[in-house]
Formats: sequence, structure tokens, C-alpha cells
Amino acid sequence: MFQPDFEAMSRDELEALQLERLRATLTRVYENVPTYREKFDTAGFRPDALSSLTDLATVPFTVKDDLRAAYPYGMFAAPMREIVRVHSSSGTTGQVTVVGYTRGDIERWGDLMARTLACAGATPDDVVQISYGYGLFTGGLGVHYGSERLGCVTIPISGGNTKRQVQVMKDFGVTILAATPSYALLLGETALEMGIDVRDLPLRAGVFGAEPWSENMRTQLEETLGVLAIDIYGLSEVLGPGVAAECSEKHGLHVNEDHFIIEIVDPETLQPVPDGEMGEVVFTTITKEGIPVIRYRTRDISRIIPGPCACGRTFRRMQRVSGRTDDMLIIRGVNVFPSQIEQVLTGIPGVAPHYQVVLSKHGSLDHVEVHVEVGPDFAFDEIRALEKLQRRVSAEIASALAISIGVKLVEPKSIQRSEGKAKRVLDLRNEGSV
Ligand code: DLL
Repeated sequence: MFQPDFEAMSRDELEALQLERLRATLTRVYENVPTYREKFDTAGFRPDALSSLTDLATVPFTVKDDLRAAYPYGMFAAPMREIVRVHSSSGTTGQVTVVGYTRGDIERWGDLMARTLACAGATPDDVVQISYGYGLFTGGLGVHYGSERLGCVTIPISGGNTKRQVQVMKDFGVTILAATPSYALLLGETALEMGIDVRDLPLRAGVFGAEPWSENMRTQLEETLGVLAIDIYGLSEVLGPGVAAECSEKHGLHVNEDHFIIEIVDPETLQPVPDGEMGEVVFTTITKEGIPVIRYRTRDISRIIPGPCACGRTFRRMQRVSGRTDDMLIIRGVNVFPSQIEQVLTGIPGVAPHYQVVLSKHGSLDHVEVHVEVGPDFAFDEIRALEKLQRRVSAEIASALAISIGVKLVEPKSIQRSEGKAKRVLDLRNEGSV
């Protein structure tokens, strides 16, 4: 553990610390951010009236639109002269949002990312290749500061130029890879094409996140790269990476609860649900200065895994995020996340872990089809074998997810590879009828 005094705190100590920090944060935003002042006033909530952590449930939520409306700096709670860094979300789902960090925020972020890397067993003897994108995306620089903080050799290679990445991994003696799981897969595939088996290299752990991935994908990555693969989670509005991470037990992600209060709420009623039940993840930051967020609705779906963890960390664990409410497909009434389809596909021999869910219009009806590549050794011109495999894929999806869905097997390498977050859903519904 990087900070055992915090990571293994007793629950009582932790809750006392949370309450103190929460009070300070609520006062800070009330005094400095008009959006919060208005929200709190309208709800009749006064920060000094908060007497226990359960009172948090009476505080209004914050949503992405609040940040958009305050674009670019309107929700900052520190004067601009104290802000030393900004990051921003990609804006693929609308207007971009901007987040700001004070020097103290950057330091704490470094600590939290050092914790994250330590969860993967990293020490100052490690060599960390950071293949998350650098820039306005929080992935690259987030991991970077954590790696330096821990004292690892830090390789700021960013995403892209995949052959060079493989060469660097080999030549520089990389032991830990930080990348999206889809990019890690591409790195492994590219290495094989270059005649390099990553399992023969010193690489021993991967910190993979920034997009949903399945348990079977973990097995594939661990087998093809010869690593311990852990899931790391975060979002720019709350911090970036460093919000939660799996330990080597690989059973849920420890939330850094001394910095973030997690709640799971029913996405319809917005009422908190008991530990163990699925719902939307809501975070309140309690140490951020630049842009604290109060009850921020992430749209990510998860649950708290009840009970202690064998690793000794006392922070509660959240289950891996299977998807976002915005990515959820409703297929004839059944809710499905692309990562659940991935879990099925990656368990079938003969198909490759490269897939896309394609939405189109047939007349006025929505049509859903999964495109998945066959494995590199599959003879694509053997029609019978192809039909057999296709039937198997359809049947396994039907049995696991209780939906019947079109499946199209496609040739190896025909699905676009990603160097960052993979695009799992291709929505062609506005591009005319098929
Ligand atoms: O993706 C921060 C990050 C960088 C996390 C590097 C981990 C590693 P955003 O670009 O703001 O920030 O996207 C945040 O990505 O709300 C989730 O929907 C999704 N996400 C992030 N990590 C995971 C994960 C970064 N481990 C959004 N599993 C979040 C599933 C994830 N989804």
C-alpha cells in the first residue's frame, strides 16, 4: 500500500474524516460557486446544517449539464491564479466540459495514482509505459504523476504509433503497461505480427481502464500479454484516473473514500440504494479545491460489493463498471450493455475480441447487429464452418442475455482498432434506411 495510514483506516476514523472534509467542501462551493449557491438555496439546504454523512442525501445533485452551462470556468471554486492545470472531456456527447486543478489537487492526484499503481504491485523498481493519451484527456498525465510519485521509471509515450510502442516495450524493459484494455489488446496483436511474444518480455502488470471491459477480456489480456491485469476507474469531472482501482485480489475496485464519497442511487427515483444493489454511481469530492463536485451523477452503473477485502484495504469496493446509462441498449425490452456482449464473444473459440454493435434503421424499426471478427486462424472462405460459428455466437448470446440479435462474422482486421477508448456502438440510424 502506498498510504496505509489512509488506505487501511478504521471505518470510524474514515467517516469522521469524511464528515469534516465534506463540511469544508460544501462551505467552499457555497461561498465560491454561484451554481451551488443557487441550488442549495432553492433546496433550502445550508452547509452548516449538515450534521452527519447521511444528511448528504438531502443535498441536490450535480449533472454534466451544470458543468456545460458554466463552460469554461464557471464552476471553479478557486481563483484562477491558483489554478495550475486544466483538462477537458472529449465532448463526444455534447459541449465539452472543463475541469481545473490547483497545485494541491495535482499533488493529491499524484498520491492517488501512486496508490493505483501500487495496487498493481508497482515499486520504484518498475518501468511504466504510459500509453494513455496525453493532452486534455486525463489518462496520460494522471498516470504520469502517479508513476513519478512512486519513483518508477516513467515512459510518457502516449497513444498511437503502435509498432514503436512495442519496440519501446521490448527495448526499455517495460514492466507495467498503462493503457485502455482495447489498446493493450492491439499492442499484443501488433507485437505478434512483429514476431515478438510479449510473454517473453519483462512486462508483468497492466493498469487498464477508461472504458468498460469484461472478465473474459481480462483473461485474454492476462494470457496474451503474460500480466496481472487490473481495472482502474475514474472520470474527469471527479478527478481523472485515481478514483477507484482493483487490488491484486481482482474483486471490485477500492474507492479512495478519504477523497471521494460514493453513493449508488436508483437512476429513476434518485434514492440511495443499499450496499450490494445496482444503480447509478454518484460521487462527491471532499478534498478538491479547483472544481469540487457535489453528488455528481456519473451515469455509470455499478454496485458496492459488501464485506472486507483480503488485501487489508478498508475502502469499500465498487463492482467493475459494465457501462453507462447512455450506452445501454434496449433490445426488445431487455437492457444490454456492449460489455455483456463482449463477455459472451470473448468466451467463444474462433472469434477474435474485436467487435462492434451496429444500430441501423430497417424502415421505421431499429435494427441491432453485432459485427465480430473471426480469429486470425479461421478460414474465412469455408462457408459451412462460418455458418456454424455464426449460429453458435447467436445461440450463446441468446442463452446468456435472453435476446436474439443478428450476428455478422467479419474478416480479421476489418473492425477499426482504437488507440484510446474503443467505439463499441456504431449508430447509423440517422444515416438513412438500410
Ligand atoms: O476515462 C479517466 C481514466 C483515464 C480512467 C485512464 C481510467 C484510466 P473520462 O474521459 O472523463 O475519464 O471518461 C470517464 O469513462 O464515466 C466511465 O463511463 C468510463 N470509464 C472510465 N474508467 C472505466 C473503467 C477517464 N475502468 C468515463 N471501466 C467514466 C468502465 C470506465 N468504464
